[in-house]
Order: sequence, then C-alpha cells, then structure tokens
Amino acid sequence: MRTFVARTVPLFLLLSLLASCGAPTAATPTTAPAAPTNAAAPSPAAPEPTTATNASGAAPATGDPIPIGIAVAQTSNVALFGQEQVAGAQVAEAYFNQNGGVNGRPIKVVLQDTGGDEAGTINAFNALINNDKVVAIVGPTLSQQAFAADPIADKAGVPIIGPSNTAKGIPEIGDYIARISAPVTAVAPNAVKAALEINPNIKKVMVLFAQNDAFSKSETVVFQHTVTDTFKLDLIGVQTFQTTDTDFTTQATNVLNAAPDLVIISGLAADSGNLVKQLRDLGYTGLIVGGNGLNTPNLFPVCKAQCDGIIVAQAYSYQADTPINQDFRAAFKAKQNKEPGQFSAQAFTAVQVLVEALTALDKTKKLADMDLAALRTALNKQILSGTYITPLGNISFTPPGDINQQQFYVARVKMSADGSSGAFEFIK
Ligand code: 1QQ
Repeated sequence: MRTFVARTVPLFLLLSLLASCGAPTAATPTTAPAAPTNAAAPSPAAPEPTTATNASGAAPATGDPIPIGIAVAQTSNVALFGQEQVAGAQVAEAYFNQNGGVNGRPIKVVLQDTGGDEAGTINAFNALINNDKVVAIVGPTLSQQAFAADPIADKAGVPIIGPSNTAKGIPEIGDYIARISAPVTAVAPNAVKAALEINPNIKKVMVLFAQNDAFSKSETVVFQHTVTDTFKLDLIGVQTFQTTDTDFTTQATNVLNAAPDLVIISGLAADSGNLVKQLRDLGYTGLIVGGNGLNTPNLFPVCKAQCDGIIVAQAYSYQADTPINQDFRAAFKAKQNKEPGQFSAQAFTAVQVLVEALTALDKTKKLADMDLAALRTALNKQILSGTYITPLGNISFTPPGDINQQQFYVARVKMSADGSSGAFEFIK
C-alpha cells in the first residue's frame, strides 16, 4: 500500500475530527509503536477510513523501516542533555510514523550512546554508519564531540544533522554536516540584553567559562563581545574552569571579591549548576546569565533553589503557537508528563527534517532504487534545499548547512521555595 502524504496530520485536526465523529476525546494522543508492523491494527483513536484519506490525512506507516541514527549521550554528565534528545527523537519517530512516515514507509530511530567524550562518539558514529547502515545521523550532543566525530561521517558521505552543536565552525566541518541548533552568535546576546532590561544599572560584568569544552569557548567569545562591544559594559574579569570540576570555591571567591552586577557562565549543566550553587552559597546576589549549557531542566536538581532567577536565551519555546508545535508539545507531554525543553524540540526537529527530506526525495527518485551511498548523498542535497515548518519555526539551511531561524526567546528559571521543582518561565 502506498499512501501519498502531502503534510503530516496536525494533532488538533485529528482531535477535532474525533470529536465530530463522536469518538471519545483523546486526552492522551495515541502514538504509533516504535516500528509499526504490517499487521498494524487501526489504533482505537484512529479516524474512520473516510476521514483518514482526506487532504491532510494519512494512514500509519507500514513496511520495512528506514533507519535513522541517533548518536547522543545516554550516559555520563552529558546525558543531562542527551536524555532530553532521546525523548524528542522518540516522540518524532512515533508522531511521523503515525502520520504516514516516508510516503507510507516508517522510520526507525536507532540509538547509539556516545557517552560524554570524543572516543565514544566516534565509536557510535562508526556503528551507525557501518553496522546499522543508517541513512543519516542526528548527533552528537556536544560541539566538542562533533569536531572529533563529524569528519568521519563527512568522509563516509553520511549526512549529519547536529541537534545541539552551537559552536562556531560546525557546518564548515564538511559538506555532509548541517545543524538545526542555532549558533551561539544568534542566541547568546539575547540573554545579556534581557539582563539589562531587568537591571538597567548593570555596569560591571564577570565572565566564566569551561576551558576544556569547544562550545563553552566559542560561546564566551560571543558573550564577551556582547558585553564590551555591543553594550559597552565593563568586563572586570574572565575566569576559567573545567567541565569535570565540582569545587568552584576559587572562582566563587574571586567573583565575590570583584563584586560584579552580572555574572555570565558558559559551561555544561553539571559544572555550571554547581558553580551557580556555590556562588549563591557564598553570597553573590547579582544577576546570572547562563549559556546554552544551562538550558535544561536537568540543571534544577544540581543547583536546586539556588537556580532561581538564572537567565537563559533559548532557540525554542513550548508556548510557540503553531500547529506543529502544538502537536509536538501534546505528544511530548503525553509521553513524558512535562513540557518539552529546547533540546527535545531540536531533536524532534532534526528527525522531522530527515523525514520530510526523505519524503521529498522519494517522490523524485525512489529511495528503494538507490544504493545506500547514493541515497545518503542525494538525501544530503535534499536536506539542504528544503524549507521546514517545525516546532522551532520555519527553518531552512544556508549553503554550508547552518540553520536559518527567525525566532529566539529568553527564559528565567523559577524554582519552588524548597528547590524540589522548577521551570523555565519565558520573559521574551
Ligand atoms: C554545544 C552546546 C551544548 C550546550 C549542547 C548540550 O551547545 O556543545 O554546542
């Protein structure tokens, strides 16, 4: 059976169809099994056949699944981000398969754990490329890992979509490397601007960054430039740490002695969370801007109540009022019981780009008629030429493979008084 899928079925449409059919309201959106089989029985909430074939309808995908690699950190401290990415990719798999997959054929996300370092990423890439024979890879989690592993995929002619690699120079690694994670230059300055709106009296700024991490080094350059050149503030000190550090007494003491009005941190979640906690414990009361490494709710158990008030720029808001985001948000909440964060939305978007590029490609050149190498090359070209309506907004790619994205946000961490729960509250 071949089903032509013009568009995916927005969940709100499905829900209103169900309501008009008199079916029970689907409070819990149905999700397809990871890899539907040919025996796929219609799910209880599936629309009647007459409505399933309407202009925007599609039957759940069936047949031989198309393997898409997901190489992110499922273990180590970097899994604070990677867990969110796995969740986003799995929601995408279920959602797009439920909505017709790739012209009726399902996708299958194949997970390979990179761990937190470069060697693990290279192993994961090699396994996906050579053993799992994926058509493309979504990954890795860190820019630090991407600089080591992406050249291997590029050489093998396997398209990479970086879901969270924001350092300068990622798309330039090679022709097969693209990203849907907006670069630090596009995102980071928004947080400094928001801090100045909260406290227009900010004069003295102190910057800290993880010197063993490529993203943190790239982001701090942007933050420092924003402080001195864009806003003409006084950069009174720059301090370094390691992503493996747990004791930040030296840095926190130096900050307290310098008495800045604003502290800006570029690091990963565990280290930055501990740094924030120790800064607050020692008595720092000024504003704190965190970079992309503080952009996960998995930060909250690290600094607990002391996370309160951290300002973080975002490339995604779960409140974005578009049909695809409403669908994603509902599907994510049904599965995870919480609002999706940026890393989940970006992983979903990376899978979406692949599904839509594969769908477009299959219409011009049958996927089944290409060998794997030809398919990977044609897919890479297709990825770069498309435009996509995603939870991140309407996106496309620059010729080197960087994302064109319009909309950015700023959030502030709001913690409960006892520090047991928290949320990103959007202020822009
Ligand atoms: C990078 C990042 C990290 C914070 C992603 C988790 O932006 O490594 O580029």
